[in-house]
Amino acid sequence: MQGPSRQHVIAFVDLDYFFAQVEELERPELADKPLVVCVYSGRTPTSGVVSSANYLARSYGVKAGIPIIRAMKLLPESAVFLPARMQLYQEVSGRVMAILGEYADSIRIESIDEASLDITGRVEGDFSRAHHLVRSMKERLRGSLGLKCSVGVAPNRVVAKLAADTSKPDGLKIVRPEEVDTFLAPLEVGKLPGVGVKLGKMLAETGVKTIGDLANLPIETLIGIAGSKRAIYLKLAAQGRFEERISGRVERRQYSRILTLKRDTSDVDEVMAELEPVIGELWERLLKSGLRARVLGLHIITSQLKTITRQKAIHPSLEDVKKNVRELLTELIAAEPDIVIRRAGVRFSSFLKMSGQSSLTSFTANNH
Ligand code: TTP
Ligand code: MG
Repeated sequence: MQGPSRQHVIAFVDLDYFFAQVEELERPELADKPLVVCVYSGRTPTSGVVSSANYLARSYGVKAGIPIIRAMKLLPESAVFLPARMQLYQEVSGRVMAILGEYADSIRIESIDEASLDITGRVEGDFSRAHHLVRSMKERLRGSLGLKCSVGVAPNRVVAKLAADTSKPDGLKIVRPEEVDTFLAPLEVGKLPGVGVKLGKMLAETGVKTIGDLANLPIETLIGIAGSKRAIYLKLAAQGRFEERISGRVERRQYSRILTLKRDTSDVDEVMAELEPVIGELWERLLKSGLRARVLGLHIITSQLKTITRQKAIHPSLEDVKKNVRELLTELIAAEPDIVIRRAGVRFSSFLKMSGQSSLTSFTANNH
């Protein structure tokens, strides 16, 4: 393999059966049953599609995208069907990404449960150190959030993603630069990102079954099938040489504002009425800088000048920020009924400079 001047180390993280895993965590008694998370269309009580299934349910042939009614036929009585709770998964995703960001020089959020991490600097280009780093990252996700994931580490994102896919579930696969060719060659061509069902069929007709076959296909033939732009990507990707920059920087700055209320109060609505415009302004500033905050801080000073702070991982939408501020305030007042608030403020921290998918909302909008 002809490598770039400096060897990159990229980790691709994909959470295992994400939505179903979150549901298992919420209700541990379900963990030994086939569990299916569904998006109900509402037309009839059983119409809609499967969104995620745990591994037990998968062993009966259930997978994302199949009709719920079909999953019901495949599974035994003991199976549990739950409606998708997007808000919850997004919140958990926010926490996951915040943790992953701590381990990376830069991070690209690929979807609600996947991220690419450039860890080159962190491990000084050393794949053995990468192994250690990723092991502790996996342990951290397991320890802090209870979540299992699969991680692939390789010299570029495409190979790292394939490594993660082949290591599922709860896996960790390292593909060192000198192993790239032998790792890729036997894999089914349809596994390569960018090869869909249609292209897969066309390739099969020319005798291309594996990624290795694709790597050896003359570029002219490939251009004839896929067009020149796609052909170049496919050829490089199949050879394990498609390089991308993972450019989302992890920012350390904070953005905060605190204000003195017009009058001391214990009323959530009253606080929110003054705080909301400030939050809106601050959020706008963040967006203009291309930043996305992963952690929200609420800062309260009481009439007795006691300071109370609360932190929460957030899904990065203004609506969600406001909702979380309100929730934090409500919880705080419920916990301390005598509280009288004099000053209130918010602080955003733990930023991602965004590249790739602009928001998690766009993922869910496209996928549901
Ligand atoms: P995936 O990572 O593709 O699936 P998964 O996490 O459930 O399982 P795996 O262990 O193979 O990674 O997708 C992440 C989440 O996105 C998934 O939990 C649910 C949602 N999703 C859908 O809602 N519909 C779909 O068709 C797919 C593929 C995913
Ligand atoms: Mg997943």
